[in-house]
Amino acid sequence: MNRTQALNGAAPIGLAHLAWPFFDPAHRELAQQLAQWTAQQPAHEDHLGTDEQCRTWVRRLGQAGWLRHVVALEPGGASSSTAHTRLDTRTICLLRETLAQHDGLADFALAMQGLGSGAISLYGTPEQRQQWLPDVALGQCITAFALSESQAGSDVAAMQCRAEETPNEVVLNGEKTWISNGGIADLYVVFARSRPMNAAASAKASSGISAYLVPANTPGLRIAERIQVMAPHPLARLQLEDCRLPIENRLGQGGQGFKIAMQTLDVFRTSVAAAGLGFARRALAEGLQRARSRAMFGATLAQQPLAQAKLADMAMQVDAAALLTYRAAWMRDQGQSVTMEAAMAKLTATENAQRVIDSAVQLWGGLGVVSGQTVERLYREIRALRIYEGASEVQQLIIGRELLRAAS
Ligand code: COS
Repeated sequence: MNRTQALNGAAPIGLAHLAWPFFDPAHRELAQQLAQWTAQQPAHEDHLGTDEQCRTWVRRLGQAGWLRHVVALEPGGASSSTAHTRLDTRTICLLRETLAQHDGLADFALAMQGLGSGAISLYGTPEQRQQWLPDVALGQCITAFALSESQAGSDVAAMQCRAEETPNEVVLNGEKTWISNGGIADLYVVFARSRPMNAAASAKASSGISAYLVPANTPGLRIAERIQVMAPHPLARLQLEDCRLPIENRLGQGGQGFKIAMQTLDVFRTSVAAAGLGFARRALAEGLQRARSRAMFGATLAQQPLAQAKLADMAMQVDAAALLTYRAAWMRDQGQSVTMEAAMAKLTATENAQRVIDSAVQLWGGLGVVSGQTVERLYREIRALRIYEGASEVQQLIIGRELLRAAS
């Protein structure tokens, strides 16, 4: 059975959660249109190769108008507080949750357009927004968020990539790694150290970082390595060697890069939770289908208390993840700070999804580990979500700090 057959044979995934009070009528309408559109899209066109599958999804999502929800198109103020009203987190979450149920690469393609351009949506000048965002929304410009380095993944402030600024230009030198869309992106948002670590003993390392718009064809920018991971998607290590850019390519003020990165992550971390939720919902649907159809010891699996208990645990973990995810999204859409709530949502939804998917594999037995089976694919797809955009341990650290800050 291939993936498309598996999809058609799976129990339908309900939209009952849309009745929850976190959503407005516009969200419900969008989610229903999206579910219909998604059901008509092919999934896992492996014959195209990973890069082409991704480009195809970006094009399709752009043409259908879904990408305009992950960029803040309206011109105007560059402050993040005004942008709060324009990037609707609940919409982004519903998009990711639905696409993740269908095809992990569809979710990836949408999410990376959002994460890659998020800093422009939040901090771009009217000119920068006008130059890049319309094409991102149409799927005609692929973007990437270039933050991590080999020694600065969880500890962002430790980054070494250098930015030397003059009044007119900036020169970038260094390496960035684990860059999603690396190799297919048209535009990289690169974070680099514009003030050396030891420039002022009293200054925090995080305050010396700036963000820059680096088009893929900038001389000196090259893809040093393509990285293969267990659920394939475009991923690369970048080398920047004397990359010269006009100073107008800086996003926000010099030294604002760390906060730009954190605020971008605050939006998209909640959406990683939503993607985890989508994978978990799909696994629960697969588990239910299997339990109802598999005969064992003279009855179906569904009639056996052990299988019922497993399904009950899976459903509780899905709903717990959904509640924390929608809460974080709703709070952000009200203009509230969600640093802690987004971390709670990401941590819970991705860890729970791993457990739910593992249970689904168990219900499928030997078939569950056969290459290409839906649950086998989900098992590989979920793992990276517990690491990227802040590993589970980083989320724990953020939650602990926020609790202590609130208590002091
Ligand atoms: N929004 C706005 N400002 C924020 C912020 C947020 N979410 N988080 C931190 N800041 C601010 C702080 O208020 C502080 O400001 P002041 O210097 O004015 O006081 C500044 O940024 C530095 O914050 P902090 O001292 O907490 O920085 P740390 O270096 O200790 O940060 C963590 C630690 C773990 C929070 C950070 O490095 C992090 O999020 N790491 C994970 C990164 C990640 O997700 N990597 C994956 C790559 S993307 S695939």
